[in-house]
Amino acid sequence: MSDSPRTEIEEKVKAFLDFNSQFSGRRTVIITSGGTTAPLERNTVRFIDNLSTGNRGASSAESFLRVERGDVSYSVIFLHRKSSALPFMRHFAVLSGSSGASFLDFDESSGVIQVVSDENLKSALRDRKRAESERRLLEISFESVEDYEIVVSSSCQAASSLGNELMFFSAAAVSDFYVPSDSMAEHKIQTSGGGMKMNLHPVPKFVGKVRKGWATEAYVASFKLETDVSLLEQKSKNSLSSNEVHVVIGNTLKDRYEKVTLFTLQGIGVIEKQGVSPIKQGVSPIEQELVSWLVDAHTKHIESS
Ligand code: PAZ
Repeated sequence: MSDSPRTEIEEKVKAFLDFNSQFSGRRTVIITSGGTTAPLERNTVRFIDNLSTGNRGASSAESFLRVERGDVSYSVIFLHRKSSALPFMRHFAVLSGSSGASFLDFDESSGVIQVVSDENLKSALRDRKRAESERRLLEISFESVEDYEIVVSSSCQAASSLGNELMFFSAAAVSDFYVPSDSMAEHKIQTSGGGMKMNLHPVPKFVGKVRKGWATEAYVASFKLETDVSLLEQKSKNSLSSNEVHVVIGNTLKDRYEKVTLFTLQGIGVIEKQGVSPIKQGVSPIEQELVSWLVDAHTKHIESS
C-alpha cells in the first residue's frame, strides 16, 4: 500500500515502464495537458483557471501512439487536468453536445442504444482499445498547480532511468501565479469586508526543473502561448535559453490549431495548416506533423548523446 501520492505515481510509472521495456525500439513520452487551477481557499470554492481544453495534448498523444517507424514506437504517460480532453475519447464529446442525438439510435424492442456508424468514432475507439490492450497509455490526472508539481516531478524522476529515450512534451497551460497552501485561507473567503487584495506568488518554471534536475537526459519540448503575436518570438527565445529546453513551440491563442513556430538553437521552423481544428478532425494535421518532427529530433538527440 502506498504511503503518499508521490509514491503511488512512482509505482504506477515504474510498473508501466517495466512492462514497456520488453519491446525493442519502444521510447516513452511524458505529455502534460490542460490547464492547472490556482485555488484561493484550502476548502476550495473559488480558484483561478485558464482556457486550456487539453486538445493539443490529447491529439499529440494520439499521434505519438500511432508512430510506427521501423521498430520505433512510443508509450505515452499522459498527465492531464481532470475532465480535460483524453486521447481518442475526446472524439466522443460530440455525443454529449447539441448534435449528440444525431449520432445515437434507440431500439425500442431490445432497449439497446447504438452509436450511428461514424468513421472518426470507429477509428478513435479502435486506437484507444489498442493502446489500452498494449499497455502503451498511462493516464494520471491533476487539478491544481500544486498537484501538477507532484505528478510531473514524480513521473519524471521515476522515468529518468530511461535517459535520452525519454521525451517530455509540455503542452499544459500552467498557472503563472498562485497562493501557496500555507498562506491560503482555510475556508470560503467572506465578502462582508467589501473588496479585497490578494498576494499571488510566481509559480516556478517546471519545464526548467525537468531539464536541470528531474530528467536531465530527456529530450524536452515545451510550448509558449501568447495573445500578442509581436511578443511570441522573443518570449519563446527567452524560454529556450532560460529553461535550456531543446525546442520551444510558440503559438498564439486565436490560431493555435493552425500554426505553430518551432524555436531551437539551430533556427526557427513553422508548421502551418489552414482551416483545421483538432476537435473536428479525426487526425489533427498540425499535431501529426509536429509529432513527426519531434520524433526525428528525438532520434538525433539519442544518436548524438
Ligand atoms: O489545451 P488547448 O488545446 O486548448 O490549448 C493548447 C495550449 C495553447 C494550452 C498549448 O498549445 C500551449 O501553448 N501551452 C503552453 C501555454 C503556456 O504556458 O504558455
